[in-house]
Amino acid sequence: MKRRQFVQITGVTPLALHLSLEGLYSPLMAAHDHFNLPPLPYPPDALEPVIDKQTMEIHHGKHHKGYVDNLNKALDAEGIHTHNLEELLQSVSKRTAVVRNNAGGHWNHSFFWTIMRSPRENNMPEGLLTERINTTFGSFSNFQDAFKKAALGIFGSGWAWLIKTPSDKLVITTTPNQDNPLMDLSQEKGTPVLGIDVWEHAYYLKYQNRRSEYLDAWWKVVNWDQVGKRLFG
Ligand code: MN3
Repeated sequence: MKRRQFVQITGVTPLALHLSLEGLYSPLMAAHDHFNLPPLPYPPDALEPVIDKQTMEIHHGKHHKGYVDNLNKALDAEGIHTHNLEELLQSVSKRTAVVRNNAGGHWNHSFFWTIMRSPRENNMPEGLLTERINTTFGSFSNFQDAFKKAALGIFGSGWAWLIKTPSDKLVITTTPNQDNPLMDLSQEKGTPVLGIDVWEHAYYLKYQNRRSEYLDAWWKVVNWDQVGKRLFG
């Protein structure tokens, strides 16, 4: 019976109808419950030539979409109902590996798109952000070296991060697979303000096995305005 027919036949109030349908149709309605793929905040060729259009299309439209779809499927299968991704990450140790991997994948990529923009030469942070980086790491180039070293040192797939710790320190850290520092099981916890995906799918079409070259070029597309907003609010 369709909802409209049900109303015509029974004349029940919308609230009563809602309550009765909840019970009757919740398995079907679950498909609308959870998470959606956010659009890229720029066209897929916006990061050319640092990150090529095809890589962005596949990375966003296939990989990120896959994390969202598989997360929703896993949440349905496990009877978990939430719209709060960060809350899910903060208690992810209680969840299955499928939820952990796909919830992380969804958060990480949603974040990653926002901290990039079209390439600029001599792309550097400004103002307070520069001061914080200099105070913490000695200089911007020291910070770049340390961040690159961390990203190069990841064996296999993972992410390198600059995070703000709970005690308000800036720290470089890495996570394997799709883990991130928001997860309760992360060794180093904090709020990411910058992060780079070093899974091969993020760079292989253009850079093949040359992760180092990808890391060097990537500085041109970092959106320092967004990094500053995430650090200072
Ligand atoms: Mn990726």
